Amino acid sequence: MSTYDYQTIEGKWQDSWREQQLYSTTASEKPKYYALEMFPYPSGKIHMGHVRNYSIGDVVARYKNMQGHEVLHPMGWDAFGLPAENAAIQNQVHPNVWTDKNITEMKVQLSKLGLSYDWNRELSTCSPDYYRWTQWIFLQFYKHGLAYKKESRVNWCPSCETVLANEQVVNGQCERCDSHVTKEMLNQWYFKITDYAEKLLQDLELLEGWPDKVKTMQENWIGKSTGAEIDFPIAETDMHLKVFTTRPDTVFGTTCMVLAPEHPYVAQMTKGTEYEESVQAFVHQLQHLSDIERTSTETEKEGIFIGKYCINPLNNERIPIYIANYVLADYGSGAIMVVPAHDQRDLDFVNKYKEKVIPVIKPADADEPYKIDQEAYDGSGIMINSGKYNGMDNEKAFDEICHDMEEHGIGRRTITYRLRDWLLSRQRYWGAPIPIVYCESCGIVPVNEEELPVKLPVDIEFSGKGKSPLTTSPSFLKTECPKCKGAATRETDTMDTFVDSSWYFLRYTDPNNEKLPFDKEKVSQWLPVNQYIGGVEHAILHLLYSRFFVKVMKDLDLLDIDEPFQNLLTQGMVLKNGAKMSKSKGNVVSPEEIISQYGADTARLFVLFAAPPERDLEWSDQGVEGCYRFLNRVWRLVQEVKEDQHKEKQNKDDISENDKAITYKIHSTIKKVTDDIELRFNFNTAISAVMELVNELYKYKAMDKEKVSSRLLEEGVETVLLLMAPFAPHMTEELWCQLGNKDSIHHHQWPKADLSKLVLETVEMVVQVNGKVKEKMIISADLSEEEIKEIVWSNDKVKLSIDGKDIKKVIIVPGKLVNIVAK
Ligand code: ANZ
Ligand code: ZN
Repeated sequence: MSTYDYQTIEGKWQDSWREQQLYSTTASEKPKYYALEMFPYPSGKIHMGHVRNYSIGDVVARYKNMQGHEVLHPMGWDAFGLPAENAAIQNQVHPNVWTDKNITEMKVQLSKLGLSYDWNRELSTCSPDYYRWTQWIFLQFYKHGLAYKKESRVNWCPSCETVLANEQVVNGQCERCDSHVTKEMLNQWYFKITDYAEKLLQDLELLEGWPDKVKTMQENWIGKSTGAEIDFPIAETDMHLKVFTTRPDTVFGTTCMVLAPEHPYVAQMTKGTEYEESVQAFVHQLQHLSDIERTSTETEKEGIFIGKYCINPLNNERIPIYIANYVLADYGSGAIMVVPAHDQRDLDFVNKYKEKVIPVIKPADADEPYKIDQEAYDGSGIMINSGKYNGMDNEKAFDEICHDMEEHGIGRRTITYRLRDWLLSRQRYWGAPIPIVYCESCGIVPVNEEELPVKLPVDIEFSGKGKSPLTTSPSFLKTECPKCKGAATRETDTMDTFVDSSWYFLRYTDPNNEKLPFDKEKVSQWLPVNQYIGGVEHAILHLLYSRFFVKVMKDLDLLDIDEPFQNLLTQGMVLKNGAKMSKSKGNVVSPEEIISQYGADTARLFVLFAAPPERDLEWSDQGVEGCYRFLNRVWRLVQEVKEDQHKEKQNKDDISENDKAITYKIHSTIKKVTDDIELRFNFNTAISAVMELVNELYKYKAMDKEKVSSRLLEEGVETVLLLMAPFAPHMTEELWCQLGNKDSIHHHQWPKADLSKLVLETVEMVVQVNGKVKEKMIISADLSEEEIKEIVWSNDKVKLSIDGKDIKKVIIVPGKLVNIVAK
């Protein structure tokens, strides 16, 4: 008997599938299904996280294929980014060369896993055929006012003399040289994602197939706040200070004002005064703190008085103006009214600087006089110290105050979002160049669409110095103005790599289009992606940006969908000894080693069996061993059944209890595995159901010869192979072929459970149509309503009596009656 030689089998079938183009997607009439896993960054090596992600996706794709769908299951490379550039600086290899080499290596590793990708649709975001369209999309955004330039701060390392990405700043220090990182002002490009904040928030409701936690994260990121903006006159000037507040009902409790230190009025109001110097020193001191550090509840509230006063427009009180660390420049209007009695941050601040605390809302059951000491009161209650609003319920006062302010033009209801516009400029080489030129006479000019792509030059010095490496290439920098043909210079920033990945799933539908990024029709055929699978670390940015792109593209009539991803599965991490596998922890298990030691089918089976996809998975050598043993067990079972095939057939006429039991097991396993995959992605329980079936088949086979039906054994073994095909594609294909089948198991139809075979305990059900008894059926007692209906609809007598009629209603009384109302 042959042994399970996974190495030979896996290589052989991978070659064969490639030659047959078994997984290439064709234009068929079958229903479409788009299965997609987040494409990888080509670091050079796949890790267990990849193995898990892609094995999950492969099961979905193969299963849907066997269920009769035309499946689109593509793969590509998120190939721009910082590591390639660091490698260039360190090892003097061009990013292009480094990236290509990594892609080649990773592709070999991926193909060893036997994944059902249509490699004809492979794409790489760093190839000019791709980034040409990334640039084209940028231009469409620009032309529709959705890309604009604005001054903002970048991280700067004074000793490396270079701009740093946020991830290169570790605890305020340069990742390379540990120098203290400072901030520089640069003019940079933004996408106006804030124009779509409300739509991105509203449409989360459409995403029924997304995990709630991801939707909540997006909702918080968008951060909608409802409140009012109020204009406070600045005393002795004709200027106003605008604040945003979620609590206009507390305006009488304002005891001072606080501006963000970067607020443009600050310099203006202190210029030439005795406060100028101290204000500048304070601003300087805060410069290198991140927003998170500044606003953390751990951070001590600090500020200074700037010598000016505001007038509270509702009660004409004169109140001092401060600047402080806890107010951010780019949220709301960058200024707040400080209400210490009802906001803890404000109370902490005011207690330190000895300003007044005036409560304006009193809990219904509070003592008189109501006082606030160390703890702010943020609940609801009755208005006090608030002029004509006293005695009112604070929610009512909220409305009245807004109404009155609107009447007098001193404030208005407004909505603010935490979401910021998307800063897409990167002062880096290895990204898609922003297709803009600067002309002395015409200003900012977009590159003509016919001139795309603006290619990355190769005459570049990777010194790691300067604002952007592209500034060192004269051939790139100097160009001619598309408008006036005069001398012009190119934009030297490249785009954030999130831009590349915000539309790649569209390109897969039409990867070779040379006229457009994609054809609208093709996108309509395939999208939304039916199942998207990837890490939860992309829950916010990548998924939000992709949704934003699709919404803009719909408005620009480039496509016709509202959302890119219908269903989302975020897989858990792969852990070893309780910690995430990572180089720094030294607990990495290499996929290549596992594959060479046990084969890809075992590796796949293990990552699918050890935990449900959304949970974290703990690596276990015994677990891997166990999966390997199971595959060997299946192998042996099929060999034995195969050998028996040549012997005299056991054709029994009578059906024994044992036959009934194994038939039941076969069909209940089909049902269980199908439901587990289809409804819940519970691959682990699906696999254990097949394991049980294999056990039962061994037992059945071991019985006295005259008790065993070879036909049933064969049916059992075929069922095992079909159910296992998405999980262990190589071994099942090999055994399928050994059993004499000519076509690939992966194109065979998924088995369907015969519900009538699942009858153990039975009941008699009466089927009535419009009150008349049409049929009496003996069915299993534990069928669901859906399953009962399935049996009823396939009954000939029932069919006949409802033929041509509309079903108005179906009433099921479990265990007794099905009543159909048809007109
Ligand atoms: C007065 C007030 C009284 C406030 C009160 C709250 C409670 P969310 O919900 O996060 O939108 N705020 C406004 N702009 C700010 C900025 N740039 N930096 C820091 N804080 C800012 O919070 C809105 C509230 O946060 C606003 O309402 C304002 O404080 C503060 F009993 O105004 B509130
Ligand atoms: Zn010009």
